[in-house]
Amino acid sequence: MAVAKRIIPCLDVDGGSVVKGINFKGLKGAGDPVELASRYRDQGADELVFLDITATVEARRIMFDVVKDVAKVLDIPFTVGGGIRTFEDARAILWSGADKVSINTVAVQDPSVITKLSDAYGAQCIVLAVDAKWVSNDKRGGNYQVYTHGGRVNSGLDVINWIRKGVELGAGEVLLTSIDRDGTQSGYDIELTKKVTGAVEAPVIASGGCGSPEHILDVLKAGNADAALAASIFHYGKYTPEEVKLYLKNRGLTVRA
Ligand code: 0VR
Repeated sequence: MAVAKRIIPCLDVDGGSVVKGINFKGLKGAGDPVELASRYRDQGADELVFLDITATVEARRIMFDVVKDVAKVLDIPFTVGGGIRTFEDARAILWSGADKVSINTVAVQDPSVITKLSDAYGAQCIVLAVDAKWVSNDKRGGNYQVYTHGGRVNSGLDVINWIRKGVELGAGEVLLTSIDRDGTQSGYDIELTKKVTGAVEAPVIASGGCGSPEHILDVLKAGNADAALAASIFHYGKYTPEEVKLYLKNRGLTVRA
């Protein structure tokens, strides 16, 4: 039996509220984290991701109280990221009720943190978040590069090389976000997803650009992603996770009931 594909709503949190922008910019309020988390739980979400998207740029730690309040209403796997700067920060998030931690900036700055966390808590709870953006170069064509600090800083790292390294170092899962597609509702970046799923064995969660169940079907089939993360379509009430899963099931994909 095929491993079930997962549908994961994402709460991007800024100052305690869920926000949504386009290409990581122009953030607008989209609701209360606890209310949205309960709603998505009731609507059949397989997991939930919570990202404190301004913690790293504001150089502050994640809001533990909000994480705890969300964790309390959930009975599905809960991934938390944003603002994790040290091993201790990650531990505190796990102790606040998260099942997995998602790390981006700290992993790029100090890749040994991936291994330390993985050794302590197991690879299954370490998610390597990679914010990818296509960078063109007249002479060489271009490549996808890794951005940190909520999409503000280009690390210069090649996405594929970095993900291979991150998985070798102990990340158990990859959360791959296309900055170019984020919030556009124009579809996931299938080429980018295909490159990444072809390069590593670890499960890949595709993110950025979802506008319809068709887009999800496409990234799970053509992109070979293990899970699809989406924000806009769920926050704005266009679809529920349940509706998406029924759509996928009717097209032959294995999803959880
Ligand atoms: P949709 O394209 O609306 O489904 O959004 C999916 C995903 O890109 C976002 O929920 C989100 O995780 C993007 N992330 C970050 C950010 C957005 C703004 C600023 C920073 C970040 O660091 O991940």
